[in-house]
Amino acid sequence: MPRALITGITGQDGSYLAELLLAKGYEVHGLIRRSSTFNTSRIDHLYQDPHDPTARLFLHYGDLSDGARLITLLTKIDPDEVYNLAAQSHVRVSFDEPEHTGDTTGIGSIRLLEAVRVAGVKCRYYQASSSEMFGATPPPQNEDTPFYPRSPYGAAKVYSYWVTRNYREAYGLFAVNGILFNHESPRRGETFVTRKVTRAVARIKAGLEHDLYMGNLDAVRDWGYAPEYVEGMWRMLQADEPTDYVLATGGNFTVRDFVAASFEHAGLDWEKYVRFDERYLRPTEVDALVGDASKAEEKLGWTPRVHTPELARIMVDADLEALEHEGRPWIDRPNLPDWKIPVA
Ligand code: NAP
Ligand code: G4F
Repeated sequence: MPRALITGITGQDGSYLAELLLAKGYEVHGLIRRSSTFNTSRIDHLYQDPHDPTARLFLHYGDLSDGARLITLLTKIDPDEVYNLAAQSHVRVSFDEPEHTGDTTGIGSIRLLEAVRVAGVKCRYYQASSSEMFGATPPPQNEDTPFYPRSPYGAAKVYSYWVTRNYREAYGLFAVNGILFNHESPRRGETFVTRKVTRAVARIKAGLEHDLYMGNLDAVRDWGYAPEYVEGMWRMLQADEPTDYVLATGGNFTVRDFVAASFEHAGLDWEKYVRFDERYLRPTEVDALVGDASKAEEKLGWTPRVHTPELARIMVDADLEALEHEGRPWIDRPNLPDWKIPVA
């Protein structure tokens, strides 16, 4: 039975990747952070009591800031594949917490690579690189496009990209960078723009909110569907040779397009609800990310099927459904601030 270790298993991508690998017959180990409240809601449906002899999902406490713990875990688990998905992944937040972002999103990767090397584990290694690394370089962007990061997050990802390549060249590690463009789903964190919009659409439709405050509506993104992107990650580690790949849909949509499509799907006119708030602007913006994934298509047979307009519909439907299933605890507590509201 192949064995995989996923850092960031509690995140959007980690949860879909864990599902995929379990379905393929893997034993899956996940790194989770200790927190004072449960942070495993995206993977609770996969969890099995470890006393059950058929259990194939195992969770371990750890953190990318703790190199000694990573060495201990690598030695104990001895995985065939390591997927490094953990990161402080929010670009706007990286301006508020630049040092922490550098420590986890950047240095965290070399701690993990070094743990693989020191533990002497013979595994294949995936690094979650990002289209944010291209930053100010205009689209279309592919594996040969120069990097010009525009945030502490983007700069930290560039560091991780290069140390991953360096461990490939220096130590012969089968290490690959997946340079993924934005990918979303109903499991997307609630403060990324797509989920913020689709969740607000559902709440406005239900009469729970009226205004949606947003930043730059002119930014262009290439939004794909997360379950398809984790399939691409897995394919990268099954290839004959280690190399780096872009995953993207090639779509070219503004934030405004996504907003309009989401409201329209719920039968609402977005211009009646969306307001501007400069707090959501970034000190430096990435104006346009549109990917060219022809290498992944040619070498891995990977092609995205869900494009941005359909993605908006999938996410709005899921948020409408989640509201129905959760009931409406807000009605009795109308003044509860947004961040305290239980969400799907
Ligand atoms: P996400 O939902 O924000 O998940 C991030 C994961 O990292 C969570 O499991 C989080 O744990 C964990 N984490 C954060 N800091 C950690 C630390 N110091 N030690 C250990 N774990 C830590 O992100 P995602 O959207 O799934 O993205 C997965 C990866 O792909 C990230 O590296 C992201 O930067 C990168 N990426 C994402 C996209 C995209 O569009 N989604 C595109 C390109 C690249 P908690 O649950 O405890 O917070
Ligand atoms: O959804 P976003 O926060 O994603 P962003 O910055 O593109 O980063 C995401 O994709 C990267 C891949 O390119 C990942 F590496 C990264 O981890 C993350 O998953 O913002 C998208 C766009 C930005 O231009 C932002 O300025 O939406 C704009 N925007 C406008 N109003 C907003 C808002 N973004 C957020 N989060 N909230 C707003 O109110």
